[in-house]
Amino acid sequence: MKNLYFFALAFGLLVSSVAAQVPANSPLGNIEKVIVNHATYTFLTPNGKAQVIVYSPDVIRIRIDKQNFVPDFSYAVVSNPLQCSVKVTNRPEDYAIETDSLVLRISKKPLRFTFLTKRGEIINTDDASFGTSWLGEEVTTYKTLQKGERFIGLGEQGGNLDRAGTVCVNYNTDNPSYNNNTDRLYSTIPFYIGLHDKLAYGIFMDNSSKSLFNFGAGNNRFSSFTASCGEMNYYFIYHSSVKDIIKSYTWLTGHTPLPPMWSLGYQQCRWTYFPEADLLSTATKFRERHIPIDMIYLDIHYMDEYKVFTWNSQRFPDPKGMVDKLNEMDMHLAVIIDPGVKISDKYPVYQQGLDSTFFIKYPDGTNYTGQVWPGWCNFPDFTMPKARAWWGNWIKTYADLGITGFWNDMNDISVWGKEVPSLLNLDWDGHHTTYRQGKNVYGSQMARSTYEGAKKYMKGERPFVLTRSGYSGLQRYTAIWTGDNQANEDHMLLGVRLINSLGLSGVSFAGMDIGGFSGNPTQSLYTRWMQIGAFLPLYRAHTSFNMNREEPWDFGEFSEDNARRYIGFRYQLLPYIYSNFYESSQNGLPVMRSLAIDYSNDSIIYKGDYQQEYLFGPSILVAPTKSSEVFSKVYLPQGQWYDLFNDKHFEGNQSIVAESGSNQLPLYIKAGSIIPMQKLVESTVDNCGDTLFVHLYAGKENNQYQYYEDDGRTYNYQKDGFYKRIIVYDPQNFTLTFNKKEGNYVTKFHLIKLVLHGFTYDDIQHFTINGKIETVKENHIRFFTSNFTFADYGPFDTKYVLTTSFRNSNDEIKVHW
Ligand code: MIG
Repeated sequence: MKNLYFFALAFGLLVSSVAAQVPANSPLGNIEKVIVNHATYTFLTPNGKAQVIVYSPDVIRIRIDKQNFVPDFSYAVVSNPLQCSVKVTNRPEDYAIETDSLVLRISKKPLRFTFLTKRGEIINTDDASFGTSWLGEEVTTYKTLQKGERFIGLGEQGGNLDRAGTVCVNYNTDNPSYNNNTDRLYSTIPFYIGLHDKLAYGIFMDNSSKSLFNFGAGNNRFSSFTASCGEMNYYFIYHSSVKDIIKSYTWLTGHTPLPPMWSLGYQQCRWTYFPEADLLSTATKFRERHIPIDMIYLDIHYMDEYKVFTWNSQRFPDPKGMVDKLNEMDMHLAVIIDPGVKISDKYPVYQQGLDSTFFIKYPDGTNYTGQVWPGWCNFPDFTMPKARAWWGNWIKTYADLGITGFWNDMNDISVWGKEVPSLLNLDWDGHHTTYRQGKNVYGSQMARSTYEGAKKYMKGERPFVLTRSGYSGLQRYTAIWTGDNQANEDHMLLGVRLINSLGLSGVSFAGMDIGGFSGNPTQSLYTRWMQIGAFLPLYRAHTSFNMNREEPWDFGEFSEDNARRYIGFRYQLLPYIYSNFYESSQNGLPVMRSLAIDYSNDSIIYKGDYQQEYLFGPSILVAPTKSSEVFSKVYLPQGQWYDLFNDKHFEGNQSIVAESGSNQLPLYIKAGSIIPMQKLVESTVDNCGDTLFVHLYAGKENNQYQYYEDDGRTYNYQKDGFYKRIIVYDPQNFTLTFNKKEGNYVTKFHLIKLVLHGFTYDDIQHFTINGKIETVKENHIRFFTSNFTFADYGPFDTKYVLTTSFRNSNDEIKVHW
C-alpha cells in the first residue's frame, strides 16, 4: 500500500516534470498599463508587452515581446513613421486608435487586436483566445480566418496564386530539386496580402528568423504567422486596393532602382562558357544571326580553382581584352560571384578577410569553415559594414575590367546543401546576433555589398546585380532569379507564378532560367519558354553544366526564328518596358502584375488554368501556356481586350479558346491602352531611329500612361536628365493628349507615329493636331493591308491599323478626332 502510494507520488512528479518541459501556449494577458509616447502606444501585460506605432494612416506596426524590446533595427524597413492625425479613445472594454484610413481596436481583457474599416467592417482580427502567444521561444500571431479568405504574395514560394489552405516556411535554401508546391526556396519575403469580403490588407512580419505562415492549413479557425525566435514585429497595411497595399509595402521596404537599359535586353547565360573563345564566338553568333542581345555571362569556370575575384589564366588569358571585344559588339559581361572564400595561402582575398576579421565566426572567435565549390571556405560577414565595403573594393577589380553585371550565387548560404550552424555570430551592423536570425538576410547583404561597390567604382554608370537569395528589401539592390528550375512544362508555369508572387511582394526585377536549369528542353518547350521570357521583367536564358547547348540556333530554324521575333518584339517594346520600370522605381508596382493586382475580387483568376495569367506592365495580358497546347483556355477579365496578333476585339469577363501553336503565345491588349514602342534594334545602344510609335487601343474608359526616357545608363536622371510626359486618352472627348514634357533630357524621338487599333477609318477621318485641321489623305492616315511586318509594328496584323505621324514637341500636343 505504502509502495503504491510512493509509486503514485513518483509517477505524479514524473508527469508534472515532463509537463514542465513542454512549454504551454502562453498568450499575452490583460492590459495592466498603457504608456503613450507620440504615435507609439505601449501596453503592458503580465506576460509581456505590446507596442502600436502608427507609421501612416494606412500602416500600423505592432511589436510584441516577452521582455523589453531590443533596440529597433531592420534590414528591410527604410521608412520612419509619418506625422499623421490619430484619435485615441479609451472605453471600458477597449482602446481605439483611429487614423484617417482605419480603426485599430485593442481589447483590454485580454489584449487582442482588431483592425476595422472606418465603416466598422472587420478587416483582420486576432484569434480571441490565442492572439499573439509563445510556445517556448517561438512566437505566433493567430488571426481569425475570414470566410472565403484568400492569401497572395509571400515572395518566392511554390504553390498556387491563392495560398489558402497551405503552409509556407521561410528558410533560404539551396533547393535544386524544388517542385510545384515546394516552400523553403532561396529567398524570404514574409509579406502577404489577405483578401475577403472585397476587403484587402497586407501583413509584413519583419522578423528574419525561420518563419512559418499558416493560411488556414489543417484547421478551419485561424491563419497565423510564426517566428522561431525574437520579437513579433509586424506591419499591418490597409488600403482598398492591392495596388495601394503594394505601394505601402514598398514605401516601407524600398523600390527597385531604375535598371540600366541594357539589362532589360536579352541575356544569355550558361554554366559555363569557357574558354574565352567559346564566350566570344557565342556572342558573335548572336550578332551574325541578328538575334538581339545585350548581355552574356560567365559562370564559375572563369575562376582559378573557384577562387572569387581571380581568373583562370589558361582559359581567360586577357579578361580586359575580352571585355573590350564584347563591348565592341555592344555586349555587357556579367560574372558569377560566390560568397565562399577559399582558405588558401597567398590568396589575397582570403588573407585580407582573415587579417581584418571579416569572416563569420563561431562564438569562440574561430572562423566558421564550410565546404563549397572552392573546397573549404570562410564566409564574409556581410552584416558587418566594414566587410561589405571591403568586398565592394574587390568588385572594383571587375568594374575596372569593364564588367557591369554581378551575379551573386550560393548566398543562401549554400554549403553543399548542408546546414550552416545557427550558433554563428553575426555583426548585424553593430547590433550583434546569431546566424539563426541572420540566415535569411545574408543574401541581401551580399547583394547590397556588391551593389554599393559596383556603384562606387563604375564611374557613374548603373550596375546590374542579380542574386539568388535575399530578404524583404532586396529590391533596393538587386534583381533576383528563381534558382535551379527544371526543363519541363510545369517549371515554366511555376516560374511564372513565382515571379508574379515576387511582384506582389515588392520585387519587380525578377526572372527564371529560360529553358530550365536541369535537363534539356525539347524544341517546343524551349520555343515557348523564349516567348514567355520576352514578357518577363528579366529575360535570361541559362542552363546547367553538361546540358546540351541552348542558344537560340541549337533548336533548329523554326526555334531560332521564333527567338529572333520574340526577342525582337521585346526590343521594340523597350520604351514601354523602361517606362514601366520607371513607375516601379517610383511606387513599387511590379512590372509583371498577377491578375490578382487589378482583378483581386474576380474568383476566376485564381483557378488552376488561369492563375498564371498576368499583365506585363499595365496593358499586355500574357497567358502563359504549355508548349504542348495548340489551343488553350484564356480568361479575359472585366473590360475589353484585343488580340495582339490581329486586333480581334473581345469582351472581358469570359474565357475564350486561344490559338497557342508553337509560334504564338496568347497575348491580349487592354482596351484604352497606350503603348510606346520603337523600331526593331539588335541591342539597346543600336540607333533606334527618331520615331516613337505610340499604339493606342480604342476603349471606353479614360486612361493615361506615363512615358519616361533618359540616357539609360547613368545617374543623371536623379538631377534633371530625364524626359517624362503623361499621355492621356479621353474617348468621350475623342482626344489623346501628350502633356507638356518634364525634365531636361532631349528625347531621341523627334517624330511620333500614332498607331490606332480598334478604330475605323470613319472614326478618325477628321482630326486635328493642336487645333490644326489635318486633311485626310491616303498618305496621311493609311490602312495597312500588307502582311504583318515585325520590323514596323511587332507581331500585329496591320490591316486593322491606322497611322499618322507628326512632329514631337516639348509642349502639349492634343490629337483630336
Ligand atoms: O552548385 O555556378 O543556381 O545558376 O549555374 C551550383 C553554378 C552552383 C547554382 C546556380 C546556377 C549556377 C550554378 N550554381
